[in-house]
Amino acid sequence: MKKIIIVSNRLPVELKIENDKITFKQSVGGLTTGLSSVHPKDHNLWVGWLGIPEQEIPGSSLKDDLMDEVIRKDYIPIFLTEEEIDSYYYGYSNDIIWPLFHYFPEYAKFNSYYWSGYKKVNEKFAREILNYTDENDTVWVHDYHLMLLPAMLKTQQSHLNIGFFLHIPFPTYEVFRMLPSRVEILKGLLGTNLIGFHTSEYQQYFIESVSRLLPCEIHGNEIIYEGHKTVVEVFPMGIDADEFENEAHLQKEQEIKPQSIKAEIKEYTKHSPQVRFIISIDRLDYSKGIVNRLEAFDYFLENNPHYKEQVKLLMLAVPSRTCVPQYQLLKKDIDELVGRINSKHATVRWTPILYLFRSLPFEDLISLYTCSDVALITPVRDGMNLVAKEYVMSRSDQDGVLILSEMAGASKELKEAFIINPMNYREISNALLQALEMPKEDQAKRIKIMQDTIRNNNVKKWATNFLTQLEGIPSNNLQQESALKNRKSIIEHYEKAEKRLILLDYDGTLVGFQDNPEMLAPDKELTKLIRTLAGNSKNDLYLISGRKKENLEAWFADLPIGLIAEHGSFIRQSNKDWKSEFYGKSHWKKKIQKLLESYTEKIPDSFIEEKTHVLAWHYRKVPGEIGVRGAREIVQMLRTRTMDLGIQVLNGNKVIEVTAASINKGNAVRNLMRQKDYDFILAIGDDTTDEFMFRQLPSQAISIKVGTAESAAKYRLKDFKQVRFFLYALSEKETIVKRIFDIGNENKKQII
Ligand code: GDG
Repeated sequence: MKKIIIVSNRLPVELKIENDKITFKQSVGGLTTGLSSVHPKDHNLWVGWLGIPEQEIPGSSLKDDLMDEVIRKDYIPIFLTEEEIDSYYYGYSNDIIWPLFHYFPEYAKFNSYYWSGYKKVNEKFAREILNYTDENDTVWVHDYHLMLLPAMLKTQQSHLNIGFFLHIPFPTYEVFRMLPSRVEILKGLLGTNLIGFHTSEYQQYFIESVSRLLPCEIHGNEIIYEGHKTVVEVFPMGIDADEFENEAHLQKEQEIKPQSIKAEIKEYTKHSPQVRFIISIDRLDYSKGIVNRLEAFDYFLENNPHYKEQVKLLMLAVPSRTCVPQYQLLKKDIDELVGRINSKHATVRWTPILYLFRSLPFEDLISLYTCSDVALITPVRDGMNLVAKEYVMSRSDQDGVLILSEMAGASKELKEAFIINPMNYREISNALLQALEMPKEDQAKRIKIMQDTIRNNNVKKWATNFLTQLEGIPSNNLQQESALKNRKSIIEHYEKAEKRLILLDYDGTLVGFQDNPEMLAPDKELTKLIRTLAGNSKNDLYLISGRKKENLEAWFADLPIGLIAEHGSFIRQSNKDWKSEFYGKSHWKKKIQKLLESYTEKIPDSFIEEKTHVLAWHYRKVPGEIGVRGAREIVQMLRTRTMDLGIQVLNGNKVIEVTAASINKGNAVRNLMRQKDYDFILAIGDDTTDEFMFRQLPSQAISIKVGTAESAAKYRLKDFKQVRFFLYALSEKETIVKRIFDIGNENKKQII
């Protein structure tokens, strides 16, 4: 039975060792809840570290007990030594990746000790996981601590279905490129079949970094690297909406527990009923923008003195990485700032900030959410920020206002919040003023919409969506077999046939790819090959290309073959005149030309090629990402016009081509197939435009994709050299090919 293995740095358990006794309880949190429908269930496993150094687990019998207990719950613990924790966890993960990915490169301490620890621990995880995996199992890896793991697993067991989710932001290329081990990290991540990010920005930044740093093919959100496809998708993580809603309702009905936060708040409001609360909750981390928030609050009080004694900021800062000097320094700054603001604005009856540096039980957390009129959430960078969603879901009376940083992933979903720039204290202060003065009806409108959004994408849905998509992607996703490996059966089919149709694309299929397309005239060897194939009276051979008819005619008019130009707009039977296959008018060309020209002006070395029924924007000479980005923009702009103008956009190899919607190689091929009752059809092509042709072919046809991109074709060949070799095999008979194959294993390997 197939199983799912969840992998995260920490297991979702809290471990305590007291008096040589181990106790552990399940920790609560978004991830645990989200994955509760997956684990524990159906022998699914969860692999992770227990959170304490191996050296601190006393005695081997205790360790055995621990193992028994943990394994009974389908957890697989990874034991880490103090050195490993130092280099892998505190070092590479939290002193390099965390600051860099949150745009604090100045805090990143690049060093090789951290890097080797990170590799070592990722390998340790891989070894342990492979002890438990069977072919076709699903492995879902979480977060930045384990970015090398996917490729390590894939190399050992290519049939695993591997997914990865990044909980923190993925930075822009300009920041990511600073990472010394950037290429290794990307290669590690591309061992996955599916990578998930919280927002489409992180998704795009990742794709851009890959496109700049690795030789790969990118088609929309699919990356093909070394023959393996990774889908890059957006899955905004949700919360357990019901849990927050229910607890908030419960607290309304239940009696207040003595000594709870709620009891203290009630006591306070008895004496100061006018005071309204503003809540802020985060781990004490520099990415959370706590200092900015305090400064903005200070500015607010200074500029709105009538709000003194009327508002109170309840600031919960949960201790985090307290042994790291950076965090100790931040704590000191925050302590001082809170002291300064309190001393500046306080009155005998009132202090503006109530600052708690600790973590609270879940019930108290909800009490804070429910008692606060405003939530002030101002991270300078945050992958998602679940606190924002939790606040909204806890507002069971449908009031309250959320002020949320535009730098938090949650701002992409919670559009009814006040979205602010956390670096602009005036903007935060204004938002605070508006929030405090917002009529209840407006509050309710906004909160209701946000609650619906959160309910509709709760954490269980998030997990299910990710796993459903992952399981839908075949693990060996580009494993169409090589046509060379299957040449025997193909040749048998060929030799038995009496009426054969052979359809060959030209650029990228019979010749390589060059910056200057004029240079790609057929060489002698190719002309000879085509002549031999076409010379067989049983064969009807067509070159089917996007090129202009003049171009094809100049090169191939002397050969006994058919020519199809401009993706099927024109056809020329051997020794006959060109016939147009398309009788419409191309009125759309003027409009599109203008748009394309605006891009040739902006992007040097890009150029427009005009054909009779096609307009092409080429960017093969444009270096790096600029051309790719331009092409992406053009495609997006054209998409909106395709319906009105009756056109289609073909996204080819370093070219965007626009044609009338009815022109494509598929239609051209359909017409050809009607002419005779062919008993052997072969089609070879490398480009997305060839996919139209593949899709039109009957099931017994031999379709071959050249290159690694995803395709509807049955077989694959690596490049034009392999295509030529394969065609020789057809034309010259198996015995001759065998002779070539038997030249020696070395050469054979090179060819295959
Ligand atoms: C990472 C990313 C991304 C906080 N204090 C207490 C407490 N909490 C709970 C909150 C919330 C969670 O901790 C914090 O989640 P965040 O999303 O705000 O932030 P990170 O911990 O940094 O998480 C982040 C997240 O992963 C998920 O992908 O959103 O961007 O950095 O659930 O409620 N819970 C209790 N007591 C506290 O004192 N019980």
